[in-house]
Amino acid sequence: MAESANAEVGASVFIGLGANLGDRKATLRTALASIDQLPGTKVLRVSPLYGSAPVDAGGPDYLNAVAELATTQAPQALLQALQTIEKSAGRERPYRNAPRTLDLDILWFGEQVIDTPELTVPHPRMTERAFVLRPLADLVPERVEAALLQAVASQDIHPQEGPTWADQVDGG
Ligand code: A4P
Ligand code: MG
Repeated sequence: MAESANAEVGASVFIGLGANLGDRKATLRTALASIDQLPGTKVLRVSPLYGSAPVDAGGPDYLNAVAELATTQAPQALLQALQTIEKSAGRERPYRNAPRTLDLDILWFGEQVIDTPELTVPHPRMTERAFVLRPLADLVPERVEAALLQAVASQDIHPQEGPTWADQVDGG
């Protein structure tokens, strides 16, 4: 029960969203709408939107955010569903960390620890990255240690819009 956001809809899951190609904000909003429509899944909360310079990668600046979901899906099934959403946003994978229209990473899946070839949870690189830790700390400050935030304080990231960015329905 401790790992349920809502007993009726399942585990509390945190997803990192990123985009650095195309109409980044529109793509992230569409992705959230698609996630919300997955069977047994609801988007509970969305962080503010951040702009960030690529970390360990090249290309244009990213938009990044974190969303909290409740889902009854199993971790592997959710990963597959997220990859389908990435694909429908035109995601291509020419090489590791290539610029992308959409990246959806599972950060936490309830309290689960998963280590399979397809899925590692908690996400192995999340604690090194301000573009994950900052929006995560906006949603769950009690779960992000100050020392971790301090360690990524030099990374180039800036708040772009408040959490209502995800609610807008026009092209703005
Ligand atoms: N995979 C394993 N664990 C997970 C998980 N927890 N969530 C596997 C999602 N996928 C997971 O991912 C490669 C494989 O990781 C998947 O097939 C899945 O089975 P991918 O999305 O195809 O490739 P990728 O994006 O190149 O790798 P990954 O791991 O997503 O890269 P990172 O480490 O997340 O880095 N800079 C800024 N400012 N903002 C960004 O969003 N993103 C990256 C990507 C680099 N620099 C960035 C940003
Ligand atoms: Mg990814």
